[in-house]
Amino acid sequence: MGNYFQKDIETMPVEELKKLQSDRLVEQVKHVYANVQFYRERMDEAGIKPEDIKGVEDLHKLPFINKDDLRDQYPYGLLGVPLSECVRIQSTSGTTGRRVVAFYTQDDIDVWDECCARAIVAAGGTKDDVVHVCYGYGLFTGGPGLNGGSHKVGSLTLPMSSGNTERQLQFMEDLGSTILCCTPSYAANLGETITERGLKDKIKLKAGIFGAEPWTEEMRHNIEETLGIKAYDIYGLTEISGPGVSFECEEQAGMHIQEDHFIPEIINPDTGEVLPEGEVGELVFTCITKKAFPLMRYRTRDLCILTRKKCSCGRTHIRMRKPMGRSDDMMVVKGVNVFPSQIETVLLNQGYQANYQIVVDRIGNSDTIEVQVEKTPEMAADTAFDVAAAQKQIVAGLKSMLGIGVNVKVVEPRTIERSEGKAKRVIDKRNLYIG
Ligand code: DLL
Repeated sequence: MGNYFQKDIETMPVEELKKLQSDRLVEQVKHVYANVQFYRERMDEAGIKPEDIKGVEDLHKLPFINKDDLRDQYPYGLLGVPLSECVRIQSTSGTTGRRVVAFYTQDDIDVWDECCARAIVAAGGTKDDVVHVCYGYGLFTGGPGLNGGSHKVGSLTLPMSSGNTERQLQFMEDLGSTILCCTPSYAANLGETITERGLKDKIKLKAGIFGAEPWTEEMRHNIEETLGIKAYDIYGLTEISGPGVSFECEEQAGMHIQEDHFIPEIINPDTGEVLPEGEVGELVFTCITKKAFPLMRYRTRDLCILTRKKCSCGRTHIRMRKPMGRSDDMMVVKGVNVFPSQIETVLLNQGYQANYQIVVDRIGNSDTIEVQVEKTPEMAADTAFDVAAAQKQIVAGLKSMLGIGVNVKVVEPRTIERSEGKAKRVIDKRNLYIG
């Protein structure tokens, strides 16, 4: 049987859990209706009053909200409390148009820390562990989330942030890190370096908590073997708080969603119809405890399956499978969310036409992304056109838009295959999603 951070809540009988969710949902609906004009207007338009929501069985009556709504309400439109009660923001990467800025009260941070603490304890963490956090810190939720969770558990926390592999390995060895938290691709990267240098005997890692991007079972086996650890998946998104919305227990068979804080639903992405347990659809979350940025029926665009099948760890919280894809065109490259439209914006702003292709691959354990774009006929006719300078300029534009390095190739007109239907802008050779 499992290790728990909050056994009473994590193993609560499902009937009690539903009752807790219902009570919290009713309060949350009153909160958003009273404090967020956006929700008040949406509910009024749909003819729903707060008193119509009496429990989880009424959740389907509420309207959905999606990323476009977040963009329209940027930055303060969805705030559920006065700004003076907020103590933190976190944000996704991307331009203003795509960027999500999430606000937290101190209570919201406490809830988030608690969710991450549960994930660490489920991975075998205790106050005697040394938790090595090399998710990025700053606006990205990975570093701050696991950092907060580790503090709550009472573990010694190494706030390493990402990059600088030399320093990561040095600290890992000198301070005896036992739990590694980072993206699975970086874990694989570290594993490779450790093997190359014959350092495996010098490190004390026993577990890793990896997420923020899709990864396969093959990758899990590879990481477990090279690092000599048990590798646990963790899921989350900035909109809903960050990592720890769900996490794996020792069974490593799906991630338990923290249902006392987030109510999940699976819907048909085309019709919005709520699907029964076991069917593939888009994951939707309703936050029932967060006050500053309380998203209700938020469409994640992650495609997934839920199961309430009994788990041998004793947790009763519903499990989600690894996300199986996206119902939009977002890709996670080098741990960063990338939309093809962001790339298109940079190209069009620099005078190109929408004749481009994006090729994503994984070489060793690192993602690569290449953008091929055609010269316009005018550029092709201009004998002074400097391809190297043009490529450099696009690289700089993409770096500032996405925050990551992109290879760019400017090619002759009509070299990129034209499609007769939807343009196939992205070729993702990584095959990261399963099922
Ligand atoms: O990636 C939060 C996070 C940090 C999760 C650290 C886990 C660990 P965003 O940057 O907002 O937040 O990206 C959220 O990343 O909608 C999924 O598409 C994808 N994603 C997150 N975790 C996983 C995972 C963080 N374990 C988006 N498996 C989500 C597959 C994941 N995809």
